Order: sequence, then C-alpha cells, then structure tokens
Amino acid sequence: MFSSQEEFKEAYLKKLEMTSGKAFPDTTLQDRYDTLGQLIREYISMNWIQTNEQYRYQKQKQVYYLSIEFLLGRLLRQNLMNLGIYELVEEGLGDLGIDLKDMEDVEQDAALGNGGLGRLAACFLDSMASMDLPGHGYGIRYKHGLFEQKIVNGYQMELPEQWLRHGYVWEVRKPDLMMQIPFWGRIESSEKDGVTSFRHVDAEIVAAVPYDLPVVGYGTTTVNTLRLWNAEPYAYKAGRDMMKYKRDTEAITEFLYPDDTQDEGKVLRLKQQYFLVSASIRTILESYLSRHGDLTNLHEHVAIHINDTHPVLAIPEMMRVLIDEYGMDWDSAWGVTTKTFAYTNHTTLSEALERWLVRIFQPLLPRIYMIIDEINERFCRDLWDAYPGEWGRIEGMAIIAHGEVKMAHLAIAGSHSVNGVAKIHTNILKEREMNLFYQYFPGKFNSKTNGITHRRWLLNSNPPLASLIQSAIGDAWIKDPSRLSELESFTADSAFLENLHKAKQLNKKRLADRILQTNGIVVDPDSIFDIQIKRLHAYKRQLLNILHILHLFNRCQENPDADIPSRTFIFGAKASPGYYYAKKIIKLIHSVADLVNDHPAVKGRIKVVFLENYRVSLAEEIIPAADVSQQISTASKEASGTGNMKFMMNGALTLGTLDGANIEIQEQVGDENIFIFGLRAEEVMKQQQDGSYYSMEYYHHDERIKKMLDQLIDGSLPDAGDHFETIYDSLLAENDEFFVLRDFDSYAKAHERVASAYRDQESWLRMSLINIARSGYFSSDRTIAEYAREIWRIGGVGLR
Ligand code: 26W
Repeated sequence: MFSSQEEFKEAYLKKLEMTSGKAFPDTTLQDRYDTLGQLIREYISMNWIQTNEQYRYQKQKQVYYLSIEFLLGRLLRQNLMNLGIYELVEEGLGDLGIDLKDMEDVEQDAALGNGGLGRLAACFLDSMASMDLPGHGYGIRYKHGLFEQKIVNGYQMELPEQWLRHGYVWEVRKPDLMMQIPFWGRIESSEKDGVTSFRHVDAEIVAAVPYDLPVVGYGTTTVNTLRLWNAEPYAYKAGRDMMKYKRDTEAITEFLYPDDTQDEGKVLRLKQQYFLVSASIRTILESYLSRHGDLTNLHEHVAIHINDTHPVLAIPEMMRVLIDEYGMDWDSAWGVTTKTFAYTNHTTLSEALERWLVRIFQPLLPRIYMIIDEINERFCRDLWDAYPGEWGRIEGMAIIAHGEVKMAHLAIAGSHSVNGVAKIHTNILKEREMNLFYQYFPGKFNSKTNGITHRRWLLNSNPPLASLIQSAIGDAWIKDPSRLSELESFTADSAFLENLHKAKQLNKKRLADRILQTNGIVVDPDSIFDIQIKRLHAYKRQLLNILHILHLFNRCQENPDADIPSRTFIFGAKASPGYYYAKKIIKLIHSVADLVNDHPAVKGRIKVVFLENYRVSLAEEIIPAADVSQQISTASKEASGTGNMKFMMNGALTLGTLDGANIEIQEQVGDENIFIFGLRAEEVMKQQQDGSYYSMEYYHHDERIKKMLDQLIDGSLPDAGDHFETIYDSLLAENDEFFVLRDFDSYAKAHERVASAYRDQESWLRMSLINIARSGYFSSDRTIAEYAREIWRIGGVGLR
C-alpha cells in the first residue's frame, strides 16, 4: 500500500491511469474520485480482514445493530481522518494539482435514512469502531435513498435520489453469502415421535445479496462491518410471470420509505422488514455456529439490538430458525431469544407506532405469523396468571388484538431491555405510553440519552474550531470527548475568545458564500445566524419560527427604527411526500421570505433562507456557522433530538423548550447558558388531557397573534392564494394541536433575550465556549459505552 506521500502519489497515479484508461490530464473529477475511493478502500482491507480474524479467534461477544435506516452521509473525509492519512492524501493530491475538497464534493451522500433514527445508527457505528467494540450494522441497500428535494416556486418537489449512479466505491458485493428469503406460500406440518415440524412450501424465494461497507475506527486498526442487503431474483419458476417476479423482487430494496413518523402499513414495507431480518438473523447464527457449537448460550456471545420496531420481526425469525432449523424446544428458544434481543423506542407519536393488519401480515409471512400467534398466546396466559380477570389490561398489552399485530408489544415481550433515548422520553414511556408494560417488566426499562459522533460533527466538519481546541488542550478529546471540559479554563481568556469568534466568523462567511451561490441571497456574516434544520413536522414547530419572523417584520413596519439586531433565519427541512400540511409550511416559509428579504421597512435586518435538499453533508456546512440553535418542539413530543447536540458542540446557543435532550443540555450548561421558553411537558400533557386549551383565546387577546394569523389569509403574503387557510384553520378551528399560539409570547420574549445577549459579544462567546466545553457528555462514545456496559454486557478498550 503506501505509507508516504510519494508512495501515495505513485500508487494513485498508477491506479488512475489503469482504471480510467486515460492519461492523467484527461481524467474527470469522477475518475479521480473513484480511483481515490478504491485506493483507500483497498488500503482499509488489511485491517478489515485482521479485525474479523481477531473477532473469530478471540470469540469476543459480538453486537449486531439492526436498523432499516443508516443515514451515513459522505464517507471519504471520515475514512481519511479515522485512518490518520487526511493530510498525507491532501498534500499528495495537492502536488498533483488536485484539491481534495473537490474530491469530497463529488461523493454522493448515502442517504439511507429519514432523520434522527437513521443518523443515530450511523453515529453509533463510528463510536463502536472507534472504541474497538465488535459492533456491526445490518441494513438495506436501497437503490434510491431519501428523495432529492427541489423547491419550485416555494413548493417541495421530490426527485428519485441516485446515489448509485456512478457506483459506490466503499461497498464490496459478496454474492457467495447470498441468503434465500421466502414470501407467501403456506406451512405444512408433520408429526414424528411427538415432535411437530413445519415446512414452508410454494413460497416465492428472493435472493438477499450482501454488500459490505467497512466501518473504520478512529486512530485504531479496528474496522467493523456494515452489511447492506440487496434484493435480487433467485430462481425463475416455470409458468411464473418472470417480469413480474423480477419487478416484485427488485422492488423490495428499490426505495427507502420517506416517512419518519407516519406508519403507512404498506405490504412492500413489511417485505423490506422481513427481508432485512431474515437474511441478518441467519447470517448471524451461521457465523456464531462457525465459532461456537451450542446455541443454548447464544446470548452470552451475541447481542442483537433492534432500532425501533422496524426490525422487530427478528425476534420471531430467531424463534423460527432455532425451532424449525435447529430443532430447539420452544421454552429454550424463547429463553435464548429474549436474552439476546434489546429494543430502543424513538418516538411516542401514536401515528408512528407500527401495527400490521393480520390480513396483510399472515398471507405474506405464514410461518412468522404462526410463531407470533404462539408468542401472544403464551404471553397473554402469563398475564392472566399475573392479573387474573383483568381483561382490559391484557387486551391493552396483547401482541395481536383487533386484527392487528402490535409491533412495539412484540418488541417489549421479546427483549430483555427496552430503552428510551432521553430521560424525559423514558419517563413518558414508563408513566404513559408503556405503563402497563413497565408495571409488568420494570427491570427491562432503562434510559440511554442519545449522542453524536464528535469526530464527524466537530473534528471533521469544523476544522477552524477543532484546530483552535487542539491548540488549547491538545487532541486527547478526540478519543475521550469528556476532556473538552478542559476548555472551561479559557472562559476568561479574551485572546482565546477572540479566536473562537474568528473561527465562527470563518464558518459564517463560508455559509454566506454558499447561500449567495445557491439561493442568490446576500446575508450578513455579522448578523445572528439563527438556524432550524430537521425534518418538517408539525410537532417540531417550524410554524412557530416562521410566524415569529412575520411578527418581527410587522414590528419593523410599525416602527422602522425599532432596535432589532439583524438576523439571518436559516431553514432546512424535507417533508414526507404525502404530508401536505408540512408542505404548506414549506410554502409559507418561502412566501414570508419573499415578503421580508428586500422589504424597505426591514432594511436588511431580517433575512429568511430556505436551503434546499437538506441532508447530512449540508448539515456539516450549516452547523459550524450557527449562533442560535432552534429546538422548539412542543414539550413531550421530541423524544430526544440529536441536532441540538451538534449545534451545542459547535458553540451555538440553544433556544428551546424543555423537551427531549434539551433538558439534559440545560443540566450540563446551566440556565444562564441556554434560552428556555414555553410550556413544560407535564403542562402540555395535562392540557391535552383536560382539553383546557382554547387557541381562539390567544387570537382574540394577543394583537400580535391576530395580525399574523389574519395575514395568512388576507392576501398580505406573496403568492399565498388560499394555501395558508389550512394552516389558519389548524391553529384556530382545529384548536392548535401543538400549542403554537400558547407558546408564542414566551417564545418572542426568549428571542428578545437572545437579541440582547448577542449584543454583549464577550459574554456571548463565554456562553458559547461553555456549551462546547460541556458537550462531551453528548458524544455517542458516552452513549455507546452505556449500551455496551448496561445492555449488551460487552467489554472493550474504549470502555476502560
Ligand atoms: C413507520 C414510520 C416511521 C419511520 C421512522 C416511524 C418512526 C420513525 C422514527 C422513529 C422517527 C425518528 O427518527 N425519531 C427520532 O429519533 C431520534 C433518534 O433517537 C430522536 O432524537 C428524535 O427525537 C426522534 O424524533
């Protein structure tokens, strides 16, 4: 391979000309990127093979993270940084007249996820590898990731995403490890010496072909694996419509379902879920048996984690394989299964909880349905013994009821651990959403506050700040993020604070250039960069943000000399294609932007920018430039949030409600270093319960609110037509489900506090530094250390 710049250049040039068949000057950016990627992927192979050898021979307990989403983003910079060869490659390419940054921009985001859940899975992979933990991911190789968002006249349009258009340098196809996945068909049972065995006949077989991606740890030789399954035709049956079979088969991994809170209940989604878990479980068991003989203590050597309910069919699939293929009896199989599986819940929104209609489920997965039915029978019998006569309770906990299979109930019954993703979220699960289960299985419930990999979200995406930190406290924080706390000793160091300001200005300038280039809007890098980037959803209240901006505009009109500090409001958000209300909000943001951006009364003090096609690589550009991080969900609705942690780590101050992990950010930084507003979770839940909230009151009693809402429908807004009537009605006629009007006054006051705090730059920078210094807790290394110690029960270097 190469260990010096010279060797790198030589290896690179040779490979470029060999693979492209072109003389260097004729090679395209894509040629140059493909070659670099392949070269690095080969460079990784040695450690990759060695890591797997080590796991095989040392028989270490393995963790498998099953997720229907992995929102990876780009991998080139992460791999070069984690291999410690970023500078070497950057300078080597520089000598050849190639800018590594241009290479990085060629790479497509691997957008195999919707939002928080998918990105968390990606951060977890980076932490497990960097902590030398034997943790692997299993997912789906969607041909098209999350749709590409195009904004046309303020409207979201969706285009198919094409990440595989030029191939994908990081993956290795392994057809020899293909798995056959049966769908439809029927189950034949036969009795022999008292043992009933089951055969799945007339099934439609789909081939699951694995593509492996290396997961390179930082500053170590550990390289774990992310296995992504691809659906391909297995065998053409005589008399079978071959084209339909081919289409039906490939459709399984064609698209990522673009919903992140709405369970559509489509049979193709169910096929995706079983496809993922069946291929994964059988692979895990085969590799286990290649290292260990006896399946009865599988749980001592294997931990399987299901990321929300989407992969929960792994539990009945494990039962099927242990009983039907390895002849284990039910009770031993159930014992092993429940000790092997752990489940994380990521949302309490009722519409997001998966429940499959039996009439869809049973025909597609006949054997799995039989097993779930048996699990449910035995579970309800146990409940009856524990709660004799309490039909209501048992009905509320049953896995199959009213013609539906309740996936969360199956996950809880079939796992030894059930965790929420932030303290408040776990408490809400215990006290409300899953209270009956908490009463019955108290020992299973635990909380694991989310985290983010500081290597991608600080070290890699914010070089100005990372090098300032390294110049002050060295680089121990990269391996041990809690060491960021050493920065606290610089809060009184005005020279350091000045450099902190310079780093932020550099990032703001860079983002301002991008905004001019992509949106043609001039923004002032000295204005407050106030940012809300996340999926568009009513509970995340982008509506509250844009209504407040409309209010600021009204203030400018009423009093053009009002002392309003100039602010740049930046939005980035995709709405699920079928979520029309969310799409209206996107249109409203554009309409308000058109109204205020060059309005004479505003005098440039307010700029509204909607950045199109929000994704991981764009977030890496936006977050380092942030002054204010908007985390304004209706309290009790956002399970945790992870964007909030990324902004904190990059020195932005949080403007938020006491919801999700915002509460734990406040605990870390103290009231004086965060801007909190709004109803608390218990107040929201109480008012939702007792129906004591009447939004109309706020319309009638708050002039500001009346004015804004009237502007939604009185033609004040450009190109409004009747578009915003649904929004107007949702706030009044439908009584404002997410308390937007109720929290408006408190929100506006919090913005005032932000504005006045920003005027005192020295103290603002001190607050910013405190947030960075106290952000180590929110590294996914801390989160993974807790999962490893308390759920998966594995040790590792990183856990010392
Ligand atoms: C069935 C459709 C569907 C798809 C995805 C329902 C629900 C989901 C995800 C669970 C939604 C999600 O991404 N939840 C987010 O998970 C993050 C990681 O834990 C949390 O930080 C966010 O608060 C939570 O909204």
